[in-house]
Amino acid sequence: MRLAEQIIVRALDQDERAEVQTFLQDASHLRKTEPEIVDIIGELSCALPSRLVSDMRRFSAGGAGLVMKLKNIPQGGIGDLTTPETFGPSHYHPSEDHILYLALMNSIGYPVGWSTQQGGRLLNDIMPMHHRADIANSSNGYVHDFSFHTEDAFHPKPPDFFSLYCVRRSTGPGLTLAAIDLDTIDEALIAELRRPAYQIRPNPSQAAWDGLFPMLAPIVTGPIERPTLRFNGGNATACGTDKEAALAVEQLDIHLNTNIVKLDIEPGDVTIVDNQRVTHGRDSYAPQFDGRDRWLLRLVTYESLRLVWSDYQTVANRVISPRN
Ligand SMILES: O=C(O)CCC(=O)C(=O)O
Ligand SMILES: [Fe+2]
Repeated sequence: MRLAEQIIVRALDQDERAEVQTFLQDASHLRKTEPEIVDIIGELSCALPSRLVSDMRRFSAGGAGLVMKLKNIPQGGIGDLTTPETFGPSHYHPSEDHILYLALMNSIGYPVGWSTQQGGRLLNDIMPMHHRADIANSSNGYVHDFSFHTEDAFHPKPPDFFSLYCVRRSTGPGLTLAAIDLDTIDEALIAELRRPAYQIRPNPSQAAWDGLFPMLAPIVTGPIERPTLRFNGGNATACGTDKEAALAVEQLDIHLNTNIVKLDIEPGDVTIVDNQRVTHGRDSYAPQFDGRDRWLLRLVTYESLRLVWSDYQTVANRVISPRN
């Protein structure tokens, strides 16, 4: 089945919107830091519309679709803010919209942050930044296309879900997604990609991890009918003289680029992507720097934090740090 047929669009109905409005109102009185919110996020999530949560859980269990887009979510005060030009501090009071997004994602996993990215904040800002304009494969660059990748692919156990909350998108691209199309991909290519022959390195924003996971890895694993991907188009290379592996990386990139799905996004939309099966990228764009540029929030989740307990890192308050 093609990716376009595996995108579930779930619009909130009137009753659900009213419940979310109440959630936002209650959350707007909370003056707490991000770690303090995370401490009570389970309780807060109980106030979310229950049918919405069960639909999200069915999706996260793998029963329906590879991408879920939540639509018609009311926005609180965040829509009135101007698009930030710099990253906010790591000690901040999440707004009601931040809290809603955290609560939604918490219902299908554990949100995590990286100490090496945006000061360890769980909720990352994705917007254009002047001084990063030219940096390829960076969420704040915009001059170049962002190559297809699964999020945090440099890590041997990448997050299960990658998600984006759209604050605004007056200008700039929607989301670009691509997955393996089993009907058209060459079996020999899949076999090549299953060899542990690849070095999957971080993009610039996670450069602090570079070299910490030197072992060669496969790009494709998992069952034949449900292949999982760990790929970073900008920074996945074959080892040394392995010409077949080098060719396979190129062919995978071509395959993904011929199976693109462009997803429109509007303020309040939450898009949740199965990060083991679907890659994402982004077209270049030309921001105006008028306070109204494209602004998204990003959050990744794990189904179990045990996956990331390892000799290479520590995890405290859901923030993953390299061990030194
Ligand atoms: O800007 C986007 O649409 C996605 C950027 C991205 O891949 C990321 O932030 O991980
Ligand atoms: Fe990404």
